Amino acid sequence: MQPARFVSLSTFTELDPAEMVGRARAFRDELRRRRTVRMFSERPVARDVIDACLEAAGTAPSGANIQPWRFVVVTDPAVKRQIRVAAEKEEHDFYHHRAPKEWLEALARLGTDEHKPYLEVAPYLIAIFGERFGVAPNGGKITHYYVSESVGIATGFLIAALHHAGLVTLTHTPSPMGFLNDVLNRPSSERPFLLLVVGYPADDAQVPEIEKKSLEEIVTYR
Ligand code: IYR
Repeated sequence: MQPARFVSLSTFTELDPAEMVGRARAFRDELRRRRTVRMFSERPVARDVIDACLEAAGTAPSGANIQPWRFVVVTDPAVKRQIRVAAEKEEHDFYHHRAPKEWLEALARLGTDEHKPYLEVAPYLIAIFGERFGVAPNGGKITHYYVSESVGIATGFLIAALHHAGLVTLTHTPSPMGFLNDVLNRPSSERPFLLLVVGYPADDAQVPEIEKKSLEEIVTYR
């Protein structure tokens, strides 16, 4: 067992209260500008931007600091095509056979369907996997804690970082996602979490007219 070692918290910066509220509101306003986009441009994006956003995602807290995430960045058109074909097959089944009526009703306002052209158009697909367990050098399993919570938080950081960098994203959840292990050659210890589509919006991109809940609807103080 490794003993705990500590260093002083040198990265914390205290702000005065007025600056604090200003920054909190400015950050909120920036996140309010984020929209999930389904109409992408083919315009390329520098890999340095993507790398810095992935490093931002990698700062997320995780159970026992295990950092049980793996980001597979896809740019190869042939691989994107394979992903599109497999995702559209699952989604066709979902929209036409598997989805319960209420689910389809909830999705109707978003205008989604089984066609996923953006999986080939956007410059980057980032497949996010959670490492269900680790593998020790001797082949033994290492237990991982709170994998989906940790990967969910890292994904949130990533979406915020990409938005902050001036890009748009789509959190795509093809269901089931097991084909991502096959196409991307990932071991069965890794479970696909979601597929993030990343790039510039198409020039004429449109988004559904939807609203976020108010503070009163999402918060209870007591
Ligand atoms: N996985 C399907 C359906 C879908 C589900 C949710 I929850 C959405 O917010 C949007 C779509 C798809 O990606 O089309």
